[in-house]
Amino acid sequence: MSKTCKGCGVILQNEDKEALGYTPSMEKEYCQRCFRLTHYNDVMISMQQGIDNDALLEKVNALDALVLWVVDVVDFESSIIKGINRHLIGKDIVLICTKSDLLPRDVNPNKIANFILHRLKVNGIHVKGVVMCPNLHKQDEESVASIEAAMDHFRAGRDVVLLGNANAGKSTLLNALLQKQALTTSIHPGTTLDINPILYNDYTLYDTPGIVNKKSLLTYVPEDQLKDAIFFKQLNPKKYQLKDNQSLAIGGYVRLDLKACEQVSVVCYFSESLTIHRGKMEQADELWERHLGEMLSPTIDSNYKDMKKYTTTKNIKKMDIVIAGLGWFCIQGEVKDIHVYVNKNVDVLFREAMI
Ligand SMILES: Nc1nc2c(ncn2[C@@H]2O[C@H](COP(=O)(O)OP(=O)(O)OP(=O)(O)O)[C@@H](O)[C@H]2O)c(=O)[nH]1
Ligand SMILES: [Mg+2]
Repeated sequence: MSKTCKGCGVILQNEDKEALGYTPSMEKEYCQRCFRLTHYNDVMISMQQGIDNDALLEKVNALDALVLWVVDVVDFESSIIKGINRHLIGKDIVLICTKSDLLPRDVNPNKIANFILHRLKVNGIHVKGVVMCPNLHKQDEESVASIEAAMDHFRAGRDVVLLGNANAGKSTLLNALLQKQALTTSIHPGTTLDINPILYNDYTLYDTPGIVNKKSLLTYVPEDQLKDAIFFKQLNPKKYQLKDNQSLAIGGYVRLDLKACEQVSVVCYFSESLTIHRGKMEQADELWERHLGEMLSPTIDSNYKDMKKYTTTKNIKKMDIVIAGLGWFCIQGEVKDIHVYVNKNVDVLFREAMI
């Protein structure tokens, strides 16, 4: 049987230095990529590693296991696995909500839990339970105890498999349970490469590679831009009061136009590293045409005319506009038309406000 890396699950090999799974010696337990990620953090990772979602779901389905579905609350909408109950026929699923420590300090955790239940209902998803777990990267004791209690309650003699989007915190969760840095984690999505079994008490925990969401902006962000696009610090939302036809730019990733608005408040929940430009709507076309990739950066588009335009009217009192993978705007007040421009592969979603 092939030997696999204990950090990321990839099959170890010592023939091709450039290929995944390379180790200088087959005696070693970790591949060189995991070793470098853990000790020097100098390996670039992106989502272009060819993880096949359907094959992964099939492998998970074949296990006799309780599914812990790990969902990053600050990237909630892209973490939704559409039709998860259909993919995992008859499986018991418990949703583990990670990274709530990244939400602003004054946010009520009960409100977030209710929001999650509501979003699951809207998406027609059934889970056995929802467990809120902040600070798993700091091995938060309360979170670990809640996960163990959920596993004891729902496992019924079966194994446990983790499932979720890339970067949701699956390997971090397992390290917290194991109380050691056994599995490789990193701030970039795409760290775990294959199903990785770990013996735990008298059963097996399975770490898995992240599901790739083809509608998330992060899937298209080049490796060197990822650290600026991803949330890893507590959110520090920026608030704007907009009076007339105005336009906001989030770096060169998103353009938001608010037409015929009166005293509208727009709160921007994006990575602090992204610069927000505010300007007049009538000048926005010219600005985006001339300055995309320069003043308006970072970007994944070379021509703003290739970007997709979403249009909506505000019909919810407090509405979020979510840019899959990147963050969201929360809009309150009177506004007639809203236009959002993003890369054509990326989803934009309108929902009742989370916060
Ligand atoms: N603030 C915060 N960060 C977390 C939490 N859980 C995980 N992280 C961070 O999220 C990043 C991704 O964690 P991983 O455990 O590598 O995520 P993963 O789901 O295994 O990712 P893939 O292997 O790429 O599928 C790391 O930088 C973790 O430190 C949490 O509860 N709070
Ligand atoms: Mg992982």
